[in-house]
Amino acid sequence: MTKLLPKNFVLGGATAAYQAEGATKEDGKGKVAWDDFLEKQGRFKADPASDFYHRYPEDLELCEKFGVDGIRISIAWSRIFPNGNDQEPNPLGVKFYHDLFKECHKRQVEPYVTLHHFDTPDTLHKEGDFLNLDTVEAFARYADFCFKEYEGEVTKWFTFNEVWPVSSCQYLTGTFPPGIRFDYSKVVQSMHNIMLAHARALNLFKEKGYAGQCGIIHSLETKYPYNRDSIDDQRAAELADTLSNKFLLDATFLGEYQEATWNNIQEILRSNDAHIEVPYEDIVEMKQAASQLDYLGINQYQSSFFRSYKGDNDIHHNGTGEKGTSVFKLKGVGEAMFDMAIPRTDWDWLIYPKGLYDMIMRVKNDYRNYKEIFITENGMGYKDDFEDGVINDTPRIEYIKQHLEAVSDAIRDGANVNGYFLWSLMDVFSWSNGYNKRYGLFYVDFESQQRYPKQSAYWWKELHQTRELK
Ligand code: BGP
Repeated sequence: MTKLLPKNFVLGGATAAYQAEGATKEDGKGKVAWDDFLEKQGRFKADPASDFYHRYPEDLELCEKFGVDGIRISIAWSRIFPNGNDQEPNPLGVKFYHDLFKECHKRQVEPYVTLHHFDTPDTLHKEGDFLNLDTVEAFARYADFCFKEYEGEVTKWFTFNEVWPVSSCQYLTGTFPPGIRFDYSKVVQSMHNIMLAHARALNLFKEKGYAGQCGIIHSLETKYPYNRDSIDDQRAAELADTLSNKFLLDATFLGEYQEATWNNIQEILRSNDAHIEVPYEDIVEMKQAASQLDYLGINQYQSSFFRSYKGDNDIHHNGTGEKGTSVFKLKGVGEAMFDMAIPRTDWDWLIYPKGLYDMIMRVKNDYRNYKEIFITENGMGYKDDFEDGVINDTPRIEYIKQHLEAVSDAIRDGANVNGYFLWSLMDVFSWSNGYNKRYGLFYVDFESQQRYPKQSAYWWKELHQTRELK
């Protein structure tokens, strides 16, 4: 039977400043850690990316034409405060976002705005990023500035995009700057400190009574035991879940870590000679924020299946699309399995829509004070073929359809999910994969910067009109 989406369900597209804007040195923008990191790697750079900085009117016109009624964008912190914590904001950076929001409203595309999407200003990054509590303070000041400056233009805010990926890619896999590997103290401390920064910003938002709503986005991949009947595999999945999901869900909705969560984290830290510090005052701030959160954004692309593993840390990041090259073995946690009877992308991401249903229902059932959920990212990385202006991306259409069906099931079963943002609106630059991993509804020829609707864009347009998942 054809599944349906509610009439007022937001069908949006997602982008992020550093991945879409380009113009990394224009109009007084400050450096971010990525600038030097990518230059040193020499594989690809974030300029001009999709040149959104200059071409956003074109992208918003496409949104209007193809039934994209919300756009996730992020503000580049270093366009507003080039060094993260300058006395005065950079007027050209501030103006850019005023112009962008104006254009969104002109095209009747609602902006959903994230304050931090992986791009801490370089000055703060060099001083320890979110391991340094000065960054927490600077973030709250920057957030407060944006809430005030764009009040009336933006009503949907998110503090952070994906706390686990930021922290783990910076300090566990080393794929994000500063490129440190297997430092569990830093991973977990960074996650906690970012949750503190989120809490501080959200509390300010509420205290000052700004118009609108504010939430946070987590990457929540559902973890399953590889062998359902194995107690050891079940434990591996539980530990992996605590590290990347439960620790953050507890911080978000409870403002503290439940005993089982804390014990699991301590076990993982002990196995890796690591530790974390959580002062009592942090919990006070986080609890206050937990009770005031308006919504949760869930990003999910894949689920993972964990097997018991007793060896050392060993990770290989598949950043090229060479299927079968991924390795993810965590000491004291478990091993993620990729070679399974489940379809996966060339980047070894397991396509498992049930994982999205299960995660939504888990939030609904385990955190009873949740109010609203948006699926803020989901989509399929694919090496699209461009043939005479036609991009036939049938596997992507199937992927989106199956995941929206999972969302539709969750709504049927009582979950309050009110929107879905496809990653990505148009093709953008991918942090650790560059430009051959495309996600967009609109194909971008990165040489000419021309946009072309893919088959998925036409499918989307029809979905927007009918709300039927066909
Ligand atoms: C999420 C990020 C996005 C985007 C997406 C796809 O984690 O929020 O910024 O990059 O993943 O990931 P990738 O580009 O690595 O394929």
